[in-house]
Amino acid sequence: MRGILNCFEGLDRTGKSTQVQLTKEFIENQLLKPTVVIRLPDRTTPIGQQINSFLQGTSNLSIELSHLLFSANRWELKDKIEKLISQGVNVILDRYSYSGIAYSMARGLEYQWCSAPENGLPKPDIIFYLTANDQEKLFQRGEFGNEIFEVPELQRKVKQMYENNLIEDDWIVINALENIEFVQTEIRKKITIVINNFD
Ligand code: T5A
Repeated sequence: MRGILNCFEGLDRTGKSTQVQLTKEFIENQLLKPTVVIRLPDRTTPIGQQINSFLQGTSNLSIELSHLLFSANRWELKDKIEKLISQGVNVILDRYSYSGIAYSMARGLEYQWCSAPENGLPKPDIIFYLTANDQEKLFQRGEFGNEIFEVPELQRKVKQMYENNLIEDDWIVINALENIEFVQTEIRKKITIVINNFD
């Protein structure tokens, strides 16, 4: 039986990494299924290191080139993701293709151009989207502003791109301004149903 592919998407500082970690612990300790977390961008590969220095503002890349590097960074992981799933391991992605498309569209690229390099990557079984009606509250969270995309004007555009172009009916939309425990409870309910359906 294969594992599920679960991804977390959303605006900066919405608590994705916090929830990814709690969800991994829940699936492993309560549902007793092996689970691996993959964070994107994966800053450990040579491409990921280029992305990291770009995000930190220590190197410059054109919008097009940075978009293609983010996508290439996902392609580097395609075989690993497929292998884990085929071995029955659940994979949780902390950001995925939708981040690539939403952020690059917010920076001015067209949807078709942004989505083309993502075609052929494994499709998630369940997508959680963390968002907030009052984005100002996210801007006040710890460390907001440390990286080049963490500026309010861009973040507002990213929200529009996700919500006007990418969200589909089967995405699970979560209010990131609720407390950590409340958000996790909502995620647990949904993920339990999806994993049980695969058994
Ligand atoms: N990007 C990424 C692209 O442009 N293209 C791409 O293809 C990809 C993959 C880096 C940047 O790259 C862009 C998007 C990003 O701008 P990242 O490393 O994932 O991507 O950066 P962030 O999304 O900013 O990740 P963060 O780690 O900063 O934020 P998270 O994971 O959303 O939030 P988290 O869990 O670290 O929590 C942030 C803070 O909020 C608190 C936490 O304790 C922490 O202090 N918090 C809460 N506080 C109150 N209530 C809650 N419910 C909270 N949950 C967490």
